[in-house]
Amino acid sequence: MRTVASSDHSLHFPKGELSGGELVRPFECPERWDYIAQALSAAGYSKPETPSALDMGIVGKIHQQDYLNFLSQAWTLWEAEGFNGEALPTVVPARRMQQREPDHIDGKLGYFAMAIETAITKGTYQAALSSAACAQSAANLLNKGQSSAFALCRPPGHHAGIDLYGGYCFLNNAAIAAQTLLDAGAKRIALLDVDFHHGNGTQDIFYHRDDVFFLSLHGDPKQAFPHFLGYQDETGSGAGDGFTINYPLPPGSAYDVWSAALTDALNKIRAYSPDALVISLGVDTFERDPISFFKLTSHDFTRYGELLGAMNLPTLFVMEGGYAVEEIGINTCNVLNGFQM
Ligand code: Q9C
Ligand code: ZN
Repeated sequence: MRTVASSDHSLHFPKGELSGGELVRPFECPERWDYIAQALSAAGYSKPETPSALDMGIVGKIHQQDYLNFLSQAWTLWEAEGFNGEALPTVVPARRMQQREPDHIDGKLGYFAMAIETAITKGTYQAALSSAACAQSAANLLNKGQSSAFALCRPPGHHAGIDLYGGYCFLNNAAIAAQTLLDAGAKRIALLDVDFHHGNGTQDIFYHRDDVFFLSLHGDPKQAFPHFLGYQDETGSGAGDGFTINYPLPPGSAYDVWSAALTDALNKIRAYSPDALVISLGVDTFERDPISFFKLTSHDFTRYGELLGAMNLPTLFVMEGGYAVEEIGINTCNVLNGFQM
């Protein structure tokens, strides 16, 4: 399996994440990328390829232009105010307030945020663009006939909505990859999100569409981030009615419970008969993940990789979360290895 990665990921390295009322060192840190790259190399995967320039026309089918303008300008506007820290929102357009983009950066940050733990810094936008480029270039490997590919995306993407950032995400890499497959002629894409957290951004983007069938297995939003999306009764709308499926699962869920949901999801994907499968691959379902509550073992990642491989579909893996940093490489590789068994 060919892999795509960009060293630009290291341009995004905020010092702080708002967690438990403190600014802590972010869980989503540059070493995550290093551990995955190292494990891929140790497992005999060929050297990751550098992505081609991102096609912004395709990005414009996923994200709104006002949001892209905001991301591109946020750090400059923040610096111009003379602020000393990293850019974090402090005020959001809550119920019954105006949904209108303000001029001041403090207002813009809150207007486009879906969560406020995630800092924007000088290199954030470039890192996000290159991360999306990895997903797009990996999608283009499928377009050129490869049966599978892995995009080592960092920062991750699945919490980024049409015009929303947060949860460590800025551009929705998996959605951009799915659109890249569609624009090359695919008619139906299944997008399966196995990150511990609900893929609220991906659901938001495709909620009204029937050309991307979105399924997500995740911690029950009553107990887990992002808390405000990912319930079972969200099933799509309009043309997209029936093309969103959520599997919220309880705290402590181990492989028996988790894989039963996966098997149901895979059966529904088979019935949809997609041209390709995109996997939002978060390995924060791991038993020792510091911010999550599922109980998958390292071996379980191999087991479900095999189930994904048995689908016999062109498959694109897009890296999302996973915060047990020392084990993130092994767990990610185990999925890819299982897939190829
Ligand atoms: N105390 C991804 O996995 N904060 N994002 C959770 C838990 C945000 C996760 C707080 C978690 C975002 C891509
Ligand atoms: Zn996650």
